[in-house]
Amino acid sequence: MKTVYSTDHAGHSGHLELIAGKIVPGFESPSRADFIHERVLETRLGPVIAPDEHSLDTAHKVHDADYLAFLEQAWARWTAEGQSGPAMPFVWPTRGLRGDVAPTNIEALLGFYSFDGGASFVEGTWKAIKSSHDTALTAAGLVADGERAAFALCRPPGHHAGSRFSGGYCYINNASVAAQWLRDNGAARVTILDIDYHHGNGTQEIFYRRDDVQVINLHGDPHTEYPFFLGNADECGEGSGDGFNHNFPMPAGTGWDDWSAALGEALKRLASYKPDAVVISLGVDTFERDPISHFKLKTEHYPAIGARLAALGLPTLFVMKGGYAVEEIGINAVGVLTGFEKG
Ligand code: OKP
Ligand code: ZN
Repeated sequence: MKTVYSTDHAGHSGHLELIAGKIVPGFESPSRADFIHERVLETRLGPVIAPDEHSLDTAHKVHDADYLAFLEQAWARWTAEGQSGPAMPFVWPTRGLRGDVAPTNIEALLGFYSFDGGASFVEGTWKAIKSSHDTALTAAGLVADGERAAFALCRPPGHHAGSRFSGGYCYINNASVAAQWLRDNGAARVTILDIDYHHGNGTQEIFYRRDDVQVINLHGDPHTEYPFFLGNADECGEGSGDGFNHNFPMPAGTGWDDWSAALGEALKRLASYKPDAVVISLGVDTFERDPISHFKLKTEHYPAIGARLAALGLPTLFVMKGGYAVEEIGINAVGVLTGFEKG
C-alpha cells in the first residue's frame, strides 16, 4: 500500500492545552506523524510519495467559503494585532448570544469559527492544514485510479471540523473532502467509517442530510466523553440523510470484545449500503495506554481490525486521525494497514 506524506505538518507545533487547571504541551504533536512515518518505512508497507497540490474546490463543497478563508488568514490577522503566541479562541457565541453575524475582531472570529479551544493557530498552521488536505486528496486519487487501498498520513486530523467550525485539533475535515472527491470522481456511494476513540462530530454534521455518503462512528459515549455534544445512537440523519448516519457509542473501559462486536454490526450496515469506496477515519486512540482516551484495545488488535476491513473487498482510503500514545502510535496505526494487506 502506498503512503502519502509530507513534512509540511512540522511547523504546526508548540500548542498548549489547559488540562485540570494546568497549561501543558498539546497532545497533537508533530512527533505523532514522525513515529507513524518511521513505522511505515520499518515495516516496508510500500512506497511513500509526496502529496500533489490540490485546489480547495472540493473543500468548498463541504465547508463554507468564509470559514476556509478564515483558516487561511487567521495567523496573519492575529499577528497584525501585534500578537505573537498561539492564536486560541476563548469566547464563543453559545445559546443566548448571536452566532449568525460574522464579527470582524480576530479574537471574536476565533470563537465564531470554532467549538472549543483545541484548534489554535501558529505560524505554520495553514501550511500544515493545506498539506494534510492535499495528502488526503492525493491518496484518494490513488484509490480512484485503481489501487486497492492507500494511506493518507494526515496531520492535523479533521473529523471534529464541521462545515463552518474548527475544534479538537481539526481544521479542514480531510476525510470528508476525500469522500466528496471520490463522489465527484466515479463513486456513486461512499462510506466514511470512523474508528477514532472520539466521535467524528464534524463528519456527521457535514453529511447529516445526505444519502450519498454513509457515516458510521464507533466512539466513547458522548454523555461522558469529548466532544460531548454529538454522537448519540439516536442521531440517524435527517431529510434524505435519514438512515445514513450510524453511531455506536460505548462506555469508558470498553475492551476488544465489545468494541469488536460493535465493529461487526457497523460492517454489516456498511456492506448493506454497497458503497463504491470506503474512507476509514483511522484513529488509534482506542489503545489501552492512550493518555486522553478510555478504551482498552491492545496492539495485537489493530492488525485484526485491518483484516476485517480488507474482508469487505472494497477500495479503501485510510485517513490518519487521533492517537496520543506517541511511542506506540506507529505500531498500532501501521498494524491496521499491515493487517489489511495480509487480510
Ligand atoms: C481529537 B481526535 C477533554 C480534552 C479533550 C480534545 C481531544 C481531541 C481529540 N478533557 N481534548 O479525535 O483524536
Ligand atoms: Zn480521537
